Amino acid sequence: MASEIRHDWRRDELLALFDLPLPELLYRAARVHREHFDPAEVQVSTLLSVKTGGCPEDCAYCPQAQRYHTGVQATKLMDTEQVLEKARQAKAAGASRFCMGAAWRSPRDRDIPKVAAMIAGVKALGLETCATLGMLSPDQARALREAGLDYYNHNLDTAPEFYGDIIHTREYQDRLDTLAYVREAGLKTCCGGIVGMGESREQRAGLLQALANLPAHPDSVPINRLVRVPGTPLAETAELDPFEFVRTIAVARIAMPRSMVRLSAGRESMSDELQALCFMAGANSIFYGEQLLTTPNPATGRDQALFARLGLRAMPLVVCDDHHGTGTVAGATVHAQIIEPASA
Ligand code: SAM
Ligand code: DTB
Ligand code: SF4
Repeated sequence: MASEIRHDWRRDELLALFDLPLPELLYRAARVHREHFDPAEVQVSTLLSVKTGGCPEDCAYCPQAQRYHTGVQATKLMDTEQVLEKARQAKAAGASRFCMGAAWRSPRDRDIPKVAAMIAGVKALGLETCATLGMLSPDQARALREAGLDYYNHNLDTAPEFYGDIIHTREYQDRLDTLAYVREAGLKTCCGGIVGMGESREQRAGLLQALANLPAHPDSVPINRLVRVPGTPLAETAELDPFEFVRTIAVARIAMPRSMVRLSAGRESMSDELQALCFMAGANSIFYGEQLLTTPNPATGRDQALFARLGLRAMPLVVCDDHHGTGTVAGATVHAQIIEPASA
């Protein structure tokens, strides 16, 4: 029987999943994964930092916060043509979604037309578009949607009760508000968090509980493993047990059965075997390309070799209009990423 789409997960239920013997947890997650996806398909997104560093916020993990001395050079917003060149390269390398990130607390209204031009240009290349620009107003969310934006990334980052240990310059509620404006504007949501910041297992379950109990499950759920950047307050945090990371992926898959669960930051320092376990636990999306925003990601050749060794393939981008994640490729029904039909 298909697993229910629930928005009423209790913390103790999620913790009970975390507590299962790993083989049992992997089995349950793999079963849920197969109800909605082909487990051999992985959605592939490429990131570009279109405005780097100099951020006024104090997120304790972030190399782009102005107040920490991390060696990241602040830049102005990139030119549209430079962004489009990077997007063409990402498409040629096999990405289907292009995500543009800016180190802003929130965009100024006068930044929106510039970002809108980037979005329209990337969309015209036949890529899905995603942006992560900080907090948005309802009008800004609508303007981005009108420019052709498919997804907006805005993370909850951690459990509500651990959040105040990590960020002091904006509230959890601010994040929930931006996510509501994003949904109301008709954008798809990309929303996840970071593990390995010194949180407890209960708090990892709390992050997943907060994500799964949003009014709609995020379409994409990036699970980042902290990249410990020298100069940030979290630089010396102890490394999370890799199996605990796998458990987090598995519980995310079970709690949000139809979402793309993305193996996100932190892959560079993961072995191929750990990544394989994550795919078996239900991860079905990655960031692809040699750089995340400011930190390294695995070389494309390494990822291509890993996909070949594991028998994985990039998820095809299917234009369909049923909004249920199915479409047709060469006569076969496939589960796929959903983009608007060309005529919409
Ligand atoms: N400034 C915007 C914001 O915070 O919403 C957009 C960019 S911000 C860098 C996007 C996300 O990157 C953060 O929410 C966080 O989850 C992730 N991130 C940043 N630094 C990270 C790190 N060192 N390790 C893992 N994830 C990180
Ligand atoms: C997300 O959840 N992870 C990405 C993306 N959304 C924007 C960012 C990871 C950033 C890692 C640190 C860096 O490269 O600066
Ligand atoms: Fe700024 Fe975003 Fe980094 Fe926080 S995560 S310091 S808001 S760039």
